[in-house]
Amino acid sequence: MQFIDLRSDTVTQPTPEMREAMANAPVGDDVYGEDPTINQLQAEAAALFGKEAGLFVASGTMGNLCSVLTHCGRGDEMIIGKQSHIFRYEVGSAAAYGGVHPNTLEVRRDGTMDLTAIRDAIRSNDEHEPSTRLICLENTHGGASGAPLSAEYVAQVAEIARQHHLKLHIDGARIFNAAAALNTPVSELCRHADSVTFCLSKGLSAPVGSVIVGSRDFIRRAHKVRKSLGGGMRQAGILAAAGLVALRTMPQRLHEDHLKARALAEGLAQMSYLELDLESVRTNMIFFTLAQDAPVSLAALSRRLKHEFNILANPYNDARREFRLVTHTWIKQEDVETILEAFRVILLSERAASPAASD
Ligand code: TLP
Repeated sequence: MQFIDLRSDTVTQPTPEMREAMANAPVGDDVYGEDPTINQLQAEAAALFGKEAGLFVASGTMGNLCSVLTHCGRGDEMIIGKQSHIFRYEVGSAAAYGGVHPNTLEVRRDGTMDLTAIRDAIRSNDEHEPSTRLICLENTHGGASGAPLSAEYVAQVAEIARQHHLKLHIDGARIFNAAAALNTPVSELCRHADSVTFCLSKGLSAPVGSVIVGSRDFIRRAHKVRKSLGGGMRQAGILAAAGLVALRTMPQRLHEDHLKARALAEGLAQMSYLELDLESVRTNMIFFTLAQDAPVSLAALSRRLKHEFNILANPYNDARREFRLVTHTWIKQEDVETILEAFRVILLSERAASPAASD
């Protein structure tokens, strides 16, 4: 059965071109640095980001963890958004495996953290306090409706980091979405970052993998950390081959996903019981809340979308009655109207069935 899958852009399937590249990829033992396809991917990624070197890793989570563990020692502190993926959804791995202490700051609706709050969070040399080593940003920010962070903002944060001898890491799982939305190359968005992790397996549609980019020395050290995490993957050029196709061909089409998100959001914003801030829809994510008086629960909405309309969409935060929809290459322009019609039918029929509908 064909579903319209709006749960995430992680659900994207590899394209036929990716499958073909995988079948024909020259490979070698990457732990010895001998996989030509991985070497090519790492070199192309580094060049694209204006960095010296790259490192292929299994996932965005592994890329972030490797980066944090390379920058920080046990008991060190990283300044990080309370709504960031690293803090919320990476199983506390930096603390679990590296003893890295997160100092969390509120992320604003535009994905930024207040610059003064960042400055104030940096520890002094007081012997009671942990040592601040790292600031982490997320671009686009999934905890802020997929908001892209501008090159100017990143530069301001980097300047604070430089003044205090801290490192700057960017979780750029969707940095190419930010680049498309801001019409700014990733090299510009990441110019001042010491490390960046970006994902091949989200909007770029590769089946597996992320790449860390940074200085040659940083990547050399991250390579060792990756090995310690069990991330030495041998003939993984099979995977990197799809990543190369993703990197070369997919970033330039991401604006189409943003247009579909906008069209969807504009339709949803007109519906009763859905609260949606159109200004927050800047990339491929749409967040909305179900009004308190909505005649349908989050779970029922999700269930009916699936069973009656073959649409997959999950509640994002039950307590806030929040839903997230994510567009990607497998959502077609003509799906937008199908999705909107499904919402209309559910909200209207539920209203007709509920006692509140009679008044
Ligand atoms: N995000 C997934 C879920 O884990 C929530 C999604 O569907 O959005 N950084 C960011 C900003 C991410 O959104 C994600 C995945 C990751 C890192 C982790 O990437 P993977 O899943 O490859 O470990």
